[in-house]
Amino acid sequence: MTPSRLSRATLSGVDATRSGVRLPAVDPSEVTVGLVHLGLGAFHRAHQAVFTEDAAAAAGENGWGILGVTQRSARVVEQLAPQDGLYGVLTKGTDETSLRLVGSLRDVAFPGTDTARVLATMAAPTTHVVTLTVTEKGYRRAADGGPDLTDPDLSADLDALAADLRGRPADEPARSPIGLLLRGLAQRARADAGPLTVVCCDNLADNGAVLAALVGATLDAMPDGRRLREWIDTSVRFPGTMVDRIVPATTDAHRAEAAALLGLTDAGLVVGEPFTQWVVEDDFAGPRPAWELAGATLTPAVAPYERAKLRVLNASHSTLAYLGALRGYATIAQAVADPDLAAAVRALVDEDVLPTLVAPDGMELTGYRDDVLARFANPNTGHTTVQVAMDGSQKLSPRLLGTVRDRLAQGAVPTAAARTVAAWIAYVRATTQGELVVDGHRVPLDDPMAATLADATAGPLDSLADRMLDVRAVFGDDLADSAAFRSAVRAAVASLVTSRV
Ligand code: CS2
Repeated sequence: MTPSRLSRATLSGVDATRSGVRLPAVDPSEVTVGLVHLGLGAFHRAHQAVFTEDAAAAAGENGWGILGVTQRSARVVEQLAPQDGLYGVLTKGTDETSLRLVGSLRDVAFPGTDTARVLATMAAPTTHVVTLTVTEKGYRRAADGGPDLTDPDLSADLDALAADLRGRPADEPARSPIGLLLRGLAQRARADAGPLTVVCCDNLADNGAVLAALVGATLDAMPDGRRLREWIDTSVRFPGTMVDRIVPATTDAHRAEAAALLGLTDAGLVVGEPFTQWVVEDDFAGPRPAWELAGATLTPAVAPYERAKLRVLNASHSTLAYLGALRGYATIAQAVADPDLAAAVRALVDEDVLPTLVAPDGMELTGYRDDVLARFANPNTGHTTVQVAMDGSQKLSPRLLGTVRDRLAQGAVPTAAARTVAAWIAYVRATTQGELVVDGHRVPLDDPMAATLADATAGPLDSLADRMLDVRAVFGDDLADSAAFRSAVRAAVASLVTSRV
């Protein structure tokens, strides 16, 4: 018999003592929504939603339920709505596995059908915080950091926002996260519902400031944007954050494993490593969950943490993903077990990254590097090279090019960082030429700039590095025009495409 599905009704039948499954820390029937999350992917469910639940439980507050909003499709709503928002987090350590259920996700919505409800919730006086995990590409930023007005989804949203700003709110479904956010802010300002804090939880350098600048630049470009801009300046804060937990894509094997522990099926299951960290700039416009009671660090200075995490963890991750996939490894754990690849990552961190970092309070950076490599070696998450390799055109800048710029400014040639750039170039070339096979499957290039990148990789190998560096939307004019960087990348590409490491 197939087991029944997780829901509030079936939750009462879960025997926590016998199964070892941890029940929600909050009673879902008591919790009301106080936070809207845009980008209801696995990462949010395994990270901020867990912190928020634990914080609410520790503080004894029941007003921090989450309305989770999906991005492109209704699939996550279909997974979670029948489960009353309940789902499990399967934690896969090197030596042990555990399952906990989360009850803080109180409502789910898909903008394609539920935009009005999402906007109304963002404008409710009981809502105090909006969080975002919409991935690097979700922000639809142009090369200058402002809105990419050539993006059809964003421009449709800005038309709707323009109608909102003229006092005739549009009924259109929002198509981009930034459009949804701006329309929510407009509705909140109109409703005079009080201050709001918008917390960017994506892996962007200076993520809070970047989002604030994007919102401001978008309104500056709109004929009727001034009043909303002024309201935002006085009523909305955009704290920066550093978020960290390795969250692989959930597989059928994970779902079967969780169902065996729980005795119920869970279509919303997410998976994570045991490690989890959240550093949040303590700059809120109004109330917030007591995240510090759940282990988060609230600090006035988030930048050193964010920089260390992006430049050490994420840059190493990408390096392993590209080099690993090129060597045919399916997982990050396999890639880091290859001594050549581990050496490449150590060289990157030691030679180029560490000289650009200031250690955050209480953190020792070589120890941090070793801890990160040990986390990558966890064989049980099953985190794939191809998952980390996606969207390289968006990821390279926040995780690697800051290091490159800082090293050049120090008068050094960032040879090791150039090797990671070369690894990305080789990966882009192999995927766009249909030459990359991992685990018996041909891997396509998964990147919003795939067409431009495919054009740049087509052609003779000896000018491959130059054609790719001329993709200025990725490298910026400064790096595209840096002779030192260009020659380092040329040399690294030449050695990589001939030797394959
Ligand atoms: C990864 C990150 O997919 C990727 O690009 O580098 O998602 C990484 O797993 C997280 O940032 C870890 O916190």
